[in-house]
Amino acid sequence: MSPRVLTSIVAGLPVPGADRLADRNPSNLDDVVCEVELSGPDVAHDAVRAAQQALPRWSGTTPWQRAEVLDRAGSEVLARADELADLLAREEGKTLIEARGEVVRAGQILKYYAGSALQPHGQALDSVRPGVEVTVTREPVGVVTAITPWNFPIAIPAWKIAPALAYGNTVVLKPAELVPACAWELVDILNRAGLPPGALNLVLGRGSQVGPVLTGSPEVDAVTFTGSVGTGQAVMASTMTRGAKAQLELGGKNPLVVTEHADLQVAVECLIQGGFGSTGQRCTASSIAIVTDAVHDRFVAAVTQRLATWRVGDARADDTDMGPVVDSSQLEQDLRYLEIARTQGAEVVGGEVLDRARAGHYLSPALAVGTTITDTINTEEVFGPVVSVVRVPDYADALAAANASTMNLSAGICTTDLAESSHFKRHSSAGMVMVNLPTAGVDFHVPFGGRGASSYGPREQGTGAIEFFTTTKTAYTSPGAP
Ligand code: TXE
Repeated sequence: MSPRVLTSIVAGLPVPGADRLADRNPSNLDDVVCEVELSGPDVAHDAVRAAQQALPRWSGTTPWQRAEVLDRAGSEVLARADELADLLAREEGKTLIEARGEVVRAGQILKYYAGSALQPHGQALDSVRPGVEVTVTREPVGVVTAITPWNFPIAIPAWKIAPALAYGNTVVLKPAELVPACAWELVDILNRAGLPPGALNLVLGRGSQVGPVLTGSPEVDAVTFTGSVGTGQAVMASTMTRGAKAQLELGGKNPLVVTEHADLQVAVECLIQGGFGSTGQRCTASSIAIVTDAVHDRFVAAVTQRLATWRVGDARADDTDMGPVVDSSQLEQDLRYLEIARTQGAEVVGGEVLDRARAGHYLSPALAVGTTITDTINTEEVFGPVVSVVRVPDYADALAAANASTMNLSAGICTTDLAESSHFKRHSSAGMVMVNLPTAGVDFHVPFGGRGASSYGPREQGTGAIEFFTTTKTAYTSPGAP
């Protein structure tokens, strides 16, 4: 059977494209998930215009109407969780369990923002001037471009689109080239759930071609972006020069501190799940284990032993613990960082390219032992199943090493000492802190984001998203006559 062909969607209609791109399954490179007709800058322009034209109608809907659309879409995502999870695992390479978790998360996010649309968001208060009343109301920002990466093909689009629509904005979604099918399904579900044409548009195209239009067009009021530092800087330049709003999530270099007060089994699981879950391709991945001297050797031995039983294989096979790396260039990046680590003195356990029944991008989990916090592998985001270990004398040095990260998204500590965990929560320089939990794995109803080079602009998700997707208006009213 020939693969299905997906196109961009502008004002509710499919838009054929000139070039075709095959979307391949990283677990089986012979398996083409779909073919994509790629759009160019002209279609990106049309999508922006469609969003602009739909804005008066969508921003004029009642919160209840917006809530109903999001709730219906959330119900469909949840009802189709198994089917969408299979698509996600096939397209991106997460295991089925991980993929299902992500799909359910997308459904929950849609429902959360359905509820949020109905919450009171304004304020009415007395003025400092006698007799005058003040109201602070929230209004949509306008046309929002959402640019998303490949590592969470349905959850990241959902957590950008859902709040944008909930608060009355219209949207152009540009997903990563590697994962068009999940994005297409989400847009299709939302459109069928009752969005007016143009409220949500999908542009399937190369970032280098459509990106400048989607971030630089004067009609685009805000850009929410998740991806690499380099592209994020281009988005920043393109929005800042014309005063558009920008929200950037640019990844993380996330430490997991393990002290001699840790429950060793808990610490090992935190590192395994946080470092190698989703093939390590998460901005919140626990990519550096900072371990105090007293427990270092025991911890490394326990992690190594646990990894020896870690099964790498087809993302959709029942006995797979870890799926493949997403594509060949990411695999090359992982191997390059491991080589640099070796050159800088690390001993690397694992990190071998694996052959499986079908050709795919398989890499065994890698532990780089004997690194120092300033080594390249500890200062740059690898974005693969690669964890490095740093040995430190004690907790104070562990905290200092953890705070040396310039991409402070998430930081964790494994300890049973209350004083240590309280101190770490208070003094960590990360945007999110985990105690006896992996650095990855967050809730959808609270703010998400990092500090330093990790994030720019207001937080995403939960109660934080309203700051980016609305703008406040302060109105003063005097009764006029006494
Ligand atoms: O990212 P890009 P890629 C990191 C990770 C990974 C590397 C490259 O290290 O190996 O980035 O991944 C769109 N204007 N992260 O190539 O290029 C692009 O089409 C506007 C970490 O996927 O940043 C895609 O939709 N948009 C990160 C999106 O930007 C442009 C998650 C992200 O792609 C554009 C992903 C342009 N000029 C990658 N050029 C994390 N930590 O969460 C490209 N795009």
